[in-house]
Amino acid sequence: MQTPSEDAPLPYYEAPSPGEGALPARAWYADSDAARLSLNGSWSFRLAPTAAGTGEEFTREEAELSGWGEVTVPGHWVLQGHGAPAYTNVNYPFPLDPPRVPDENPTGDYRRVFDLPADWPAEGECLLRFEGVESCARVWLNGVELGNFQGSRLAHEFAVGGVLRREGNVLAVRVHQWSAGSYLEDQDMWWLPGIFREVSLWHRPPGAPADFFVHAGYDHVAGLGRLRVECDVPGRVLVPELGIELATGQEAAVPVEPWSAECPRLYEGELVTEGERLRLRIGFRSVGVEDGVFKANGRRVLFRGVNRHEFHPATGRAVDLETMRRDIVLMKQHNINAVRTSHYPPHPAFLDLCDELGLWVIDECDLETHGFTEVEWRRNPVDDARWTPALLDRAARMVERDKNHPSVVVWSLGNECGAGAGLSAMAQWIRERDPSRAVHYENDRDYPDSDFYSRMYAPHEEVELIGRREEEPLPDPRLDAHRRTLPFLLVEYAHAMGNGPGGLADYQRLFETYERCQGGFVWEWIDHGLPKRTPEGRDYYAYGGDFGEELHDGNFVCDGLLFPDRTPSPGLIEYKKVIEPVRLSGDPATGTLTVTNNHDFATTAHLAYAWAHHTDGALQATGTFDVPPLGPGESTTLTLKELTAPDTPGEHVWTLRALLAADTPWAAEGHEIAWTQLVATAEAGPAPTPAPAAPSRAAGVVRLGPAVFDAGTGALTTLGGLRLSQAPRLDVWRAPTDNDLGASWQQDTRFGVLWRELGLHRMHHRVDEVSVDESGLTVRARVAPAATDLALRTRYRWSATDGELRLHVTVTPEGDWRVPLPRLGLRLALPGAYGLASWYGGGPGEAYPDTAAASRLGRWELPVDRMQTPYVRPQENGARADVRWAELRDARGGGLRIAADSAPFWFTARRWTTEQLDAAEHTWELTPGEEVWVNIDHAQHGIGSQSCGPGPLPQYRLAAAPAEFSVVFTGLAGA
Ligand code: IPT
Repeated sequence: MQTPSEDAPLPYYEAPSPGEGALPARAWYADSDAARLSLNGSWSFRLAPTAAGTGEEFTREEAELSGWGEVTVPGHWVLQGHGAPAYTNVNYPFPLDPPRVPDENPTGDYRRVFDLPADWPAEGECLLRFEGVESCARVWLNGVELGNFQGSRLAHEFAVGGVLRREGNVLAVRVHQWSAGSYLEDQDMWWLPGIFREVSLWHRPPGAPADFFVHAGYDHVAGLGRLRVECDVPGRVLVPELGIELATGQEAAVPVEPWSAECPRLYEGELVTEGERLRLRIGFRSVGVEDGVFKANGRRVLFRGVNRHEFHPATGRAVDLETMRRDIVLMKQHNINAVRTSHYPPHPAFLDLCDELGLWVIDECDLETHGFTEVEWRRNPVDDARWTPALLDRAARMVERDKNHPSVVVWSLGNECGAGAGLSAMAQWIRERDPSRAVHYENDRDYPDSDFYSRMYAPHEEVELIGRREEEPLPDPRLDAHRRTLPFLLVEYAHAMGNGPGGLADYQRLFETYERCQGGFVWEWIDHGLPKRTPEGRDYYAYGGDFGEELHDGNFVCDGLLFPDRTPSPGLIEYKKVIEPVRLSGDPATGTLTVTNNHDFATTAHLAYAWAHHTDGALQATGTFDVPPLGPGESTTLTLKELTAPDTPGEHVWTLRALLAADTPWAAEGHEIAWTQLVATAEAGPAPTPAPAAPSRAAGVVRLGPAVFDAGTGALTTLGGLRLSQAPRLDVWRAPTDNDLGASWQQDTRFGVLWRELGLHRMHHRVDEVSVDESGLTVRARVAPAATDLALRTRYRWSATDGELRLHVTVTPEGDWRVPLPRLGLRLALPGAYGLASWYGGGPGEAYPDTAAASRLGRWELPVDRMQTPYVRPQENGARADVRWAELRDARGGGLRIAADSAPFWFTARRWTTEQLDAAEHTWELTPGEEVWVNIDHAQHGIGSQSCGPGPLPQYRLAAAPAEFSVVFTGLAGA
């Protein structure tokens, strides 16, 4: 038996080469007077299971298309009823044998017939342009083969003037899901083949530029912008607003306002050549690393960033312009100033919007070979010279396409490829072609090719060491010395999977303390959940494994700050607060307020300020106040006469807010940028303590004030007129979050797994004593999981005065507890009619110990149904922090009030049990039951980021330790 020779020629789709026939890459631009024709729309389509099965007959004009269907271009065939999507993170879904791909290679044939518009010019060349095809395409026009290409998220063009006709053009494209290029595209996302970005025809008039390069630097010392436009044909550059009229190739230096993400000043210009007049949008800025710090226009930049994949739940990576704009508007509204285009160049129009609205961009090449880590990086394409031309082609297609965007300040070589000479070749090419930007690469710990010391998911401790410049040295002193010169970036951190990420504020403190720590990019922007419907007609978002994949990584694809439908998750609200670019702080005792401008470039002239004073949650007064405009980095302290605590008893809260003073392109006047709350409590004089009610016994019950207990078990059954569905008792379980469960490779202790192993989800409650004395009722219990000798000794002490029922709980752990508790508090249930919640405490959204920055003190009201956070994979959610009191009422206003008696509590209410929440894998599996389940927690374990990063910091762990707390229950009479 003979094995085919290694040297046998491979079909084009298995060749580790960039392809054949496409033109060199060039800059993309939106507007010009040259004609363009969109070929988007409905195309004829058929799908074959292999690359070779169907012949090439379809490329001929007269081909019979019987049995063909239709698909929309741009789009993915697997989201249009042909085949299915598949999700893997690190693993390749096919055997590793680069550059060979499996025989099962879904192949889509596309065909579209088109005429040229009547006014299409006769002179000149025409280019057929593909903005993105996954993963390999072969192209024919009017039966003539134009070539083939790989590089899914990169543009490819063919010169077609010679074969194009006025009418009846037949464009045929064969697209293979798998190609050699797939080995370079192992990004953590759905595998979504197809022509997923525009196809268009560009007229190139005689004398039009093939390409042009806008160099627009800013000299921050002189305040001058320097403009020079390189172009392959002679032309003039016009910027009327600056009085610039300049020949291409020449430089002008004029006073300008610089471009930054905070002040995205663009100047309208034109490049005028003999054959074409095209629009330039020029932003003057200079970036680079100086003295170990990444600077723009001479100032340190702090990245408040996110990693953005292109995603829309209906159309996958085919994202329309409105959605792109919506993403950026949402980012700007949430104080985000930077985006890493993980892990491929985005649709080019996205970068236009970043220029216009203002975001720093790390533009990342379409490159990841992560799955080779499964074989100790053997045959990694980035370390195999046969692949270098393909790598260089990818680098060039990114840089050439995107080089004219002021927003792009860093080129990233790719994601998670290990180390290799191919990466160095890319970096070298990029540096030569565009020395004006920094280069980034994270995955080679020696950083030979990177201008940043870049890490993913590094714990706070490590970030702090790096910030202090005290990091562990590299073995090679030369490489170590190099790394010590680099600014530090968390190119991914704070894994936003499910509930979380926790610990954001603690990271931000480090970024704001250490000059070297230049911020980070949260992983990631949006959950990639795909809509599905159950046979019963219930809609939900699906994730890995829901499409019958052979290999998959479950809901690891749902780890964004937005839910799939783009509603912000609590993580985004938290991030907005943590990264606010203006800090307010103050002291009601002295009536002083300090405002600090943490913008890197902007003054605070665009802000207005408002205050509000509440007492015990009730509004007392509101107003505005002035703060003199502050330059970046400046701070001022002023006295605010309204900020003085009145003598009236109660909890006085001042909410101070910085708001947009005028409309911007991304938010309206009044949009909140930053806020703080200051609290002063004035104690009421000692009130007469009413005498405690005495309990009484009668037929199997104990009566105490407004309450009735079961005399045998000590369980509270009735309060006022309200019959409880489940008496309050100790509760420690929560449906583990993705961050509780952690990832399989995690070094940190994965408590979500240990909790279940220990049996904390099935605690036994044994009542040891029910005793009644003259002032109340005492119940002693031992709460413990089976098969261990660990326990929580619990004492419930009930007493009553007037209409109030007080419960004091004392918890004493027994045994050697080595894990923290998920939560510590009480669980009870009420009949489902009591579905309207109101509370005075943190809100409006959920919060946990290390995700509570955005929780604000106030009176809130929500139906229980709306207190739920619909994580794509159901898990613990919805707790409200710092609650002073909470009420659950029915439609007539009757119900239950629970007030904090010692410290505030965490309040959670839902229409299913924790056990049901824990069992559900998808949102459709949760159906409201007959009860409202309420958790009143003395404490909660932190959230952390362990689904990919570190667990909660030690101060957010809930140790099993002696604890006591008390609450007061009151029955509420309805109308
Ligand atoms: C890291 C990847 O770069 C990113 O694409 C994504 O997979 C993220 O983590 C997790 O969602 S890789 C990780 C194994 C450290």
